[in-house]
Amino acid sequence: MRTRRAAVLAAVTVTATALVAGCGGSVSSSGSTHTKNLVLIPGVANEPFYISMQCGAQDEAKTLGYTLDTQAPTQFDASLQTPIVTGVIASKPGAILIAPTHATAMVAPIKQAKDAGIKVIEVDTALDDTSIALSSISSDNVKGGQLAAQTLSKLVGGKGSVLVINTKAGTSTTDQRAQGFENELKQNDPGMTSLGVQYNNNEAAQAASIVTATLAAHPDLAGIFATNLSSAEGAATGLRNAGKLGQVKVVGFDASPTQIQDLKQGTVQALIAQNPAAIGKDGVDQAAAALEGKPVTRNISTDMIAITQDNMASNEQYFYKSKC
Ligand code: T6T
Repeated sequence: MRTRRAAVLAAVTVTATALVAGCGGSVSSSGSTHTKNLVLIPGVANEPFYISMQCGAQDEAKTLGYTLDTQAPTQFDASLQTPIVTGVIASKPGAILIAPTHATAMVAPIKQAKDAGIKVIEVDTALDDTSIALSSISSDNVKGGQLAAQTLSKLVGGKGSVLVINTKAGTSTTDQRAQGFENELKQNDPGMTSLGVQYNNNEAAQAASIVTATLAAHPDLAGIFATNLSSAEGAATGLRNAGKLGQVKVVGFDASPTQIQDLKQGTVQALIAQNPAAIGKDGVDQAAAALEGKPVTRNISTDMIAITQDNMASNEQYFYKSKC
């Protein structure tokens, strides 16, 4: 496994070097970085949010004359993302664009990249330690949680008990969404009671089981806030299995093809769609600026929108892609 990864890495490095040499970029000798090579390290492979981000990043890299290689873990897990970062450091790209899978567990490997002279740009998620990345690009996730609470409140008529399904504790984005949601309920929705936050380990099947168990204990459940794609896809499955479709209202974050299908069918009532392609594009712009000695923006907030059946036809540009 190790040997295979090393071989793959070597192949990637050779290809990237050849490309850069071919387009006149600077390929440095052993000590310094390959300043025209960028590497994107998403939170997990084969997931429409990150695929859309990669599409945006790839297009922008091409426009600006950079190469962009993508290397992602098979699960959203710091123990799987760490060796990828370590391998990427050895290939000495000019910059990495990374979505850290944990706000503290990923500090050590990402700091190693910074110490090796590689520019670090955070895309989507971020580390608690703000001294490592030069720029962080994401949705305003606290605001997204507030928007979800306001949307769910309208759907349930401002009363009843609601459940929050989150992914993994330590994921900066989804923790902020849950926090924004809970604060908004406390401040502005006295008629709604939160049953609290439950974690699905970023597995849709676990989110479905959470819904089944919650319905057994709280048959009057009015609504669910699902903080990301796996939580929302799983919540829809859980409600389908329980025959509660439409009775329990769902607001989910993200807009994968399955989620869009669920919205069309009325299985979920609203989706807070992000703009992952813009996150990828802005990430490349910031990496290029850092490498070219131009000013870099420390925090960039990309747009989000609440999509319902009523406005989905005019917001197709927010639907996530399964391929570029
Ligand atoms: O919601 C996105 C992303 O913003 C979050 O940080 C992790 O989950 C997703 O990738 C969707 O699965």
